Amino acid sequence: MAMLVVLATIFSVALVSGCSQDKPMPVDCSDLYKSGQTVSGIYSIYPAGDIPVWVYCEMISGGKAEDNGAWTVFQRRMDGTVNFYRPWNQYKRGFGNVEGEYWLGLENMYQLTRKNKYMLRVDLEDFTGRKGFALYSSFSVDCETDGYKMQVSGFKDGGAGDSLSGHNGQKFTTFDKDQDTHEKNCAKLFLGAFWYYNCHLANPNGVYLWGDDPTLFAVGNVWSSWKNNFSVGMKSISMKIRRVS
Ligand SMILES: [Ca+2]
Repeated sequence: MAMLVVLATIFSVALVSGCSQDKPMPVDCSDLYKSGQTVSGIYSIYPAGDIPVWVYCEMISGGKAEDNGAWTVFQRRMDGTVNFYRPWNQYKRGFGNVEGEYWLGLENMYQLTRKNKYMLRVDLEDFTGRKGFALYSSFSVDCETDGYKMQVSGFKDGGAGDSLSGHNGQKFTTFDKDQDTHEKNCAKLFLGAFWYYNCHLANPNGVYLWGDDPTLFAVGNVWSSWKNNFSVGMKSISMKIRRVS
């Protein structure tokens, strides 16, 4: 009798494990979209295959082909509630509030972009209500030992201009990890954290400025090709990737 119970237990475990293998974990918002999740919102994804990560998926449908579905948001500013002046470990792992402002984390971005090809979209809105975006046909982040170097190319204008191509091939810098090409630390100079060079054309993780402040140069959450200006802080910025193939 005891033997039968043991056999029955093993059998049921085998059935459960066979069942779960039929439902692979979603790597990103593209997987979720394909599985029928077409409503924008918060989902868990598995960039590295095993550990779940909460993320905001922007599931735009309709409109132009390049606007269609399944954007995995890795950076979002919208109301100044989260401090983005943070050390390396937090930029590596991610921080903030996935319902509002957050950073997904460099390691997650590396895990995502090492396995599949992605395009990048940056959406911007200023305090006058003007909106624009920039598209890049290719975007990836290298591993930590390569400084989480960012590769971006294939700019296409959506009214925001190109403030990112100049950052192509740069390593990531925080105030406590200087990997930029400036003699000083660009994160400290411009109060953010980014793929700085010497130093930047865009500072999406800079200080939330609440608008246009001509007395402050390049420390805000600015995108310099927006009115060719380093003093206009954005009301909202979001950076997101979508799988190409
Ligand atoms: Ca430096």
